[in-house]
Amino acid sequence: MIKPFEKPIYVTKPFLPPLEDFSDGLKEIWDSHWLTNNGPVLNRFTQQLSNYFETDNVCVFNNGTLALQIGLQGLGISGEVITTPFTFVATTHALFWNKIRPVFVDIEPDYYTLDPEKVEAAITPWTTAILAVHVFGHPCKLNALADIARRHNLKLIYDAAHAFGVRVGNKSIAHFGDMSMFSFHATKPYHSMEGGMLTFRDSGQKSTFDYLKNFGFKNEVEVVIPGTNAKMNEMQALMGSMVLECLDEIIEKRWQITCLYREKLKGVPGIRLAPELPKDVRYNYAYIPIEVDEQEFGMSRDQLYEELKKYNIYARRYFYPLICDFACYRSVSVKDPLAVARAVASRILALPIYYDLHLEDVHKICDIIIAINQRKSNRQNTKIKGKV
Ligand code: T4K
Repeated sequence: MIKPFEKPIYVTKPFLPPLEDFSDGLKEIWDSHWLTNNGPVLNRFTQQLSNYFETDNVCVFNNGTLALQIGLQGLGISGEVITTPFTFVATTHALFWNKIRPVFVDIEPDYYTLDPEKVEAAITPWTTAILAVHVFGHPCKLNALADIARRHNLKLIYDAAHAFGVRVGNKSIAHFGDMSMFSFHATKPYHSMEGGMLTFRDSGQKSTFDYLKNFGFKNEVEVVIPGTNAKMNEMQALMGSMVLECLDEIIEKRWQITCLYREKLKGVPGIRLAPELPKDVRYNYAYIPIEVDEQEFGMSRDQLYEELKKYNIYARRYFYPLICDFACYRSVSVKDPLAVARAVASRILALPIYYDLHLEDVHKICDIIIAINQRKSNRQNTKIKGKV
C-alpha cells in the first residue's frame, strides 16, 4: 500500500518569487505612496506585457472576469453569442452581465475546444460574435473559426484565461481573433495574484477599455461612459512583473512534469490524455486533464477523485458540471445535444501540476493511480472467478 502524502497536494499552487525580491519591490511602492489608479509599477508592468505580447493593444485589469465583461461591452456585443459550455463559469457570466444570450454548442473531442461545424450550424440573425475558449491552454481551431467569423461578419473573441505564454506558428495566441482575455489568477501558470488583460486587434478600442475600467473617466471632469472599477493595483502589478521574468523557467518545469505524467500514464487502461499538440504550438502546460473511462479503468471519474483524496491528492473536476447545467443557466434553451461536452465533463479530471511539484511526487501520484486501477481489476477478477 502506497502511503498518502503527508501534506495535501492540490491541483495547483502559485509560483512565488523570492520574498526578499518582492520586499524590495514593495519598498518602491511604500516610497511612492502610490497604491493604485495607474501607478508607476502598473505602467511599467503594462509596458513589459506589451513587449512580451508584441503589441501596444493591451489593457490590464484587476481580474480576468471583469476584463472579459468590459471587453464585450467595449466591443458593443449584443444579441446572441455562440460559446462553449465546457469552461469556467466566468466565461458565461461575462455574457450575462452584458445581457447577451449564450448559445451553447459542442466541443471537439481531442482538445475540448469549440467545434467549428457546430458553431456554423448555430448562427442566427441575432448572432453577433463567437466566444471561444482556449481551454486548458489548448489553442482553438483558429483558422476554421476565423473563416466562419469572416464569412458571417461576426466578432471572434477568445477567452484565453488559460493560455498565457502559448504561441502558434511563432505568434502569440493573443494575435488571433478580434480580442483575447488572459487571466492572471493565482491558480494559473502565470499570475499577478489576481489580474487579467485584454489584447485586441483595433487600437481604437484602447481608450474605451481604459475608460470602462476607471468609472468612465476621460479626465478629471468628464465621464463619457458608465464604467466600473476594474483597475489593477500596484502590488498585483509588482507580482505580475516578477512572475513574468520567471515565466520561461515556470513553463520548462511544467513541461517536465507533463512529460512524466504522459510517460507514466501511457497504457494505463481507461486513462486518456489529450493528444500531443501540433508541432507549431508552443504550449504552456497549464493543466493535466485526463479522461477516465469507467468501463476500462474499473471505476468512475468521481470514484477516482474520491480515492485520490484518501492519499491527500486533490485533483479537480475541471470543467464539471457543464455551464448550461448550473442552476442559474438551466433556463437557457440549448438546441445542440452537446454529446461530446457531456461525455467529457463526466470523465474529466485535472491532476496536480505546478512549479514546486517535485518529479518524485509526480511519480508517486501516477503510481497511486496505477495501484488504484490494479486493485480494482484484481477485485473484479476475483469476483468473476468466484462466479465461475
Ligand atoms: N475564463 C476561464 C476559462 C477561467 O478558467 C477563468 C478562471 C476565468 C475566465 C476568470 O478569470 P479570473 O477572473 O479568475 O481571473 C479557480 C480560479 O479561481 C479561477 O481563476 C480559474 N479560472 C478556475 C479554473 O480555477 P477554483 O474555485 O477552482 O479555485 P480554488 O480556490 O478552489 O483553487 C484551486 C486550488 O488551487 C486550491 O485547491 C488550492 C490552490 N490554491 C488556490 C489559491 C487561490 C493555492 O494554492 N493558492 C491560492 O492562492 O477557481
